[in-house]
Amino acid sequence: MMVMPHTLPVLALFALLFVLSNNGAEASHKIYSRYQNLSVENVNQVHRTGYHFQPPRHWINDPNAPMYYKGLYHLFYQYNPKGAVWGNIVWAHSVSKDLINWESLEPAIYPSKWFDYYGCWSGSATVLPNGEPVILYTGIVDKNNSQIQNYAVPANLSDPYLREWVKPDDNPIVNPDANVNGSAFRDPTTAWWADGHWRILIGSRRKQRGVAYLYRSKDFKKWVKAKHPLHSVQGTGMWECPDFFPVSLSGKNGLDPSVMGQNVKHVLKVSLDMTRYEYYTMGTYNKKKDKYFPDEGLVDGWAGLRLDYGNFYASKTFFDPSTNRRVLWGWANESDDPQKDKDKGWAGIQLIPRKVWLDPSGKQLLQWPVAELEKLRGHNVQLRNQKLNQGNHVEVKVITAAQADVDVTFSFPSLDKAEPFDPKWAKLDALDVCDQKGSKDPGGLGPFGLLTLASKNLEEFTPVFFRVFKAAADKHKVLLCSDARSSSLGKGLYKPSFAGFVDVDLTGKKLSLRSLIDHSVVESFGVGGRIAISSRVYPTIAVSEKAHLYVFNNGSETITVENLNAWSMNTPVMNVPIKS
Ligand code: DQQ
Repeated sequence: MMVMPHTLPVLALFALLFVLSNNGAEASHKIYSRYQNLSVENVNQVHRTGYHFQPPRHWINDPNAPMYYKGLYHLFYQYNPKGAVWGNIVWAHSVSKDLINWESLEPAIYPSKWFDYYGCWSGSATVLPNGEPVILYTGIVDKNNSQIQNYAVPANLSDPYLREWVKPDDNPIVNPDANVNGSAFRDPTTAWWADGHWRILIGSRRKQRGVAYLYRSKDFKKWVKAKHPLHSVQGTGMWECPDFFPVSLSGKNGLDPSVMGQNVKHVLKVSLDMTRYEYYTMGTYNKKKDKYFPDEGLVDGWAGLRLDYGNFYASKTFFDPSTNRRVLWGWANESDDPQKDKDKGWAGIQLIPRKVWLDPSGKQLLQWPVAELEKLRGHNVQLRNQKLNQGNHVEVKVITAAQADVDVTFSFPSLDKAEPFDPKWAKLDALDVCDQKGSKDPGGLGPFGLLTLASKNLEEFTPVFFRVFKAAADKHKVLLCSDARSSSLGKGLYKPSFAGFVDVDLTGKKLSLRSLIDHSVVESFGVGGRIAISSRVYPTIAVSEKAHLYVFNNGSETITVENLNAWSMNTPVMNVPIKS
């Protein structure tokens, strides 16, 4: 279950108490032992996604070791082969030619040796200069969740499917030393090469200080801990799934992890176990000192920049040499309770892979769903120059509104009617503002946007909308919300509103939004990918053909839908077992 940032101090205390009451061992996922081994025969299809990545049944979490090898994309992921809650974790394995249609293989890595007998947790792939991939992953060696790092290599390099992986007997390759918390020491990154050494990061914590330990190796086997971590931040708790990569200062191309130099900035992303949210900073990697320095002015903590302001965790990027781009994968957990996950027989999806690159301002990353997704677009509906006065909602008809891709540009004649930004909100998180000023509360410039997964009479709907505020000195603040509070009449669900402020130039008096709607997920990208928010929702009426899509405006300023394209989305091949 996701949590609200305003409950963070309380959570931090709970997290600490949990850790202390657990002999200091951290599991990171909630354990529901009574459901862990209940293998599922009949999967409930109602909220299953049509084009998001998911296996036919059971639990999934973190994307692991995405990579491109001999013409195929490989995605591994944390998977429970025996049930729909976390447990019995193996590395499931799928391959694709286009990142959208996926075929499944047998699990690649599963507990079998003393060094991973109690679990094969997250990790990454590095494709060595000779083209050979190596996987680094965390092995769990006892019931206290003691963690070490292992490597695995393909059994047969001429097999593009990389079906079989070998875990050599000289594992583990990294053991925690006496100064490291051995039950909070996991999720090795992809390696990068600098000055005669490979380097990796391993996520950890020292008391409540989040840490990215740095290890160096000449041969990928003998790894030595650097004197200082690459980076650490007090009060952020366990850093899971760190990701560290270069981005180009010019253009949208991605970079191989080992690229350094003048034209490059680095990004450090961490997943905070205490909040189950992630944040990132951009900055300078000083390879002499082997330290990372975030740019001045960036928040290095849980109020920092986010790859996604919604349900998105344990993300990982990889460099795709076939298209010269960096691609991001993130996991979206269910927002329902484990009993319901068990009943429906599955839990978790991977969000649509996104291309990531640096905004020309250098102040944030931009993201966009990979272009291959557009191959799934079917029937297209357009709206042009549609005026929306206050209180209007207009249906976007004749598409499969439960499985759609919508891209819309709104325009407005002026900024004059923007509501004042209450100075008290400056201390609040964007989602607190969204909580106070939802989609129904009439405003000035906004709220306007989309009502997704809506029932005909609007008993249920998930609004994704902008509200523009005027702050001091004529500066405007643009809020994007994805608000699940009205998404379902279902009882006992977690229905959070998610939101973020977008840094955008309003001179053109336009705001654009793209939403990928897929039965129980609404994945939205504001202003050309300056902000992303993903919500999981479970409508009871607005399902399948009973789902509708509307554009709406509840602000006093008239809004024009300048241009809207909506497509019914076809269903790709999704984890059908590969024919051998
Ligand atoms: N999930 C894995 C861990 C990681 C966590 C275990 C993040 O390796 O820290 O399934 O969701």
